[in-house]
Amino acid sequence: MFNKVLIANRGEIALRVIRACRELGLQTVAVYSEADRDALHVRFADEDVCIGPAPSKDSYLDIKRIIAAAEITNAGAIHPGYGFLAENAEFAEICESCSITFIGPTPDQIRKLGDKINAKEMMKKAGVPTIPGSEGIVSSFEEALELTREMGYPVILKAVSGGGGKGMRICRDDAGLERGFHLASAEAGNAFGNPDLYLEKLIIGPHHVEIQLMCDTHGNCFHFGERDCSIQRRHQKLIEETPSPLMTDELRERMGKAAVEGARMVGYRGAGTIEFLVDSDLNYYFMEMNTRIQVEHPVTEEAFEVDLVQDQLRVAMGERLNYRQEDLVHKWAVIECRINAEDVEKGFRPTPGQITALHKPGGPGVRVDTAAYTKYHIPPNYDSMIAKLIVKARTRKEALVRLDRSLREFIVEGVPTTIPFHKEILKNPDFMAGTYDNNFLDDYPKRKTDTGPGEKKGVTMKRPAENPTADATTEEAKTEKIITDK
Ligand code: MV4
Repeated sequence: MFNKVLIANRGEIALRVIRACRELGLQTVAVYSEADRDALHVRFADEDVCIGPAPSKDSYLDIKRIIAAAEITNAGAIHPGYGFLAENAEFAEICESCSITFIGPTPDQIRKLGDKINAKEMMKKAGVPTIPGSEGIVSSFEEALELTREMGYPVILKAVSGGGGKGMRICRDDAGLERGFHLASAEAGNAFGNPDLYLEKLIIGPHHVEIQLMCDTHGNCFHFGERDCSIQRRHQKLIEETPSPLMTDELRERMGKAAVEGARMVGYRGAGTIEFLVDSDLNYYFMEMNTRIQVEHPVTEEAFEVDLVQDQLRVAMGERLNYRQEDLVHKWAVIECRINAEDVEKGFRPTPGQITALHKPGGPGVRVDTAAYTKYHIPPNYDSMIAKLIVKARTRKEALVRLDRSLREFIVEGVPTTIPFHKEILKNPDFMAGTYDNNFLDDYPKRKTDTGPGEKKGVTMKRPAENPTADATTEEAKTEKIITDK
């Protein structure tokens, strides 16, 4: 049992965890890098320890320094947040061996679910639908070719250790497959130190729909509906919403049950998310499982009126989750916009610097998760996300209106942000109608408009859709890939 939690993270998620701890009467320890001396997580925690210089590898990713900070402050548990060490099985293992509770699943679960082929196999065994493709690694182009002969084009090659779309290639013919195999393998080797690939049938124009799960150590496992995260740019989520515009109650029920079944199979503990692809015929396929609390967890918290971070802490303390699945009702339509310090006009280039003025939106149905404040210096060393704007209303339509008025109230001066970009997305008829798919935005701002070449800004989408990967070597080639097979 523990009564003091070290938060091995920074920014808004560190604040989020500190808030949950405070409300549960738990003491908190912030760790910070030299770049984060003036950060709010340092100010709001009960104790704080500087763990090193600005680069993540010398601070937030340095296991030895974090364990040392936990030992000198006598913290009994570590919450990893998301990113950094959140899905590092070795870190979770070291915590355990030091008698520190890792707030998350077991090292074994992190390891097994982090291996994409293994995760897919386990889910398949649990009866969760998976995408047709190779059984495990494809070790040569010839093997990929043979499999594709049975399956038919288009196919997609994915890195076993993949993430962020690296080492992914769409292939439409034999020549493309040969090229794709070697390129993806080299890219994966470079990026992850593991060149292994697997092969799948390409799902055309899918939505990314993920199911939130929370499981305790007493055999209880609950699902909290879905989040639709299809609005992405180069594998970075920009907007997440619930309910998914393409979802039916019946499908939600089936996917929720499948996700719970999958998590139960592996004896899962804590917060987790199962990502699915859902195609236009409402077929769903397991993609991967995230073994952490995710950036977009507030979407679910607002929709269901729950506190997932408190639940994580409770589960880690060995408590029973006193929910009944039938009591978990979806009460609100919720939309989240990620506000990044980025210059959209310059290819979304990060824009660190000082925030000279900040006004956060408020009023009914508005939540802002941020660690930014007026005069705050955004360090150049970390992620460019500076805030999450989360709005809720009774219907999607009302949530969109609320989002629009909240974005108008949101003032950030000193650095460019993605706020104007979100305002543009709100003008897109397909987004407003909820009929978008995963091609949305992938080549923004290259093809800005459907309304004519004179138009400067309008956000458009490419349809019909299929290019899920920013995979080719040039922008032109990327646009080429969009051409449909539908
Ligand atoms: C896919 C796919 C289509 N077919 N796999 C892989 C990484 C993950 N983050 C997204 N991935 C995809 N895998 C097959 N077999 C399309 C995507 C995809 C995507 C899917 C839904 C919504 C947005 C997307 C953006 C990029 C890629």
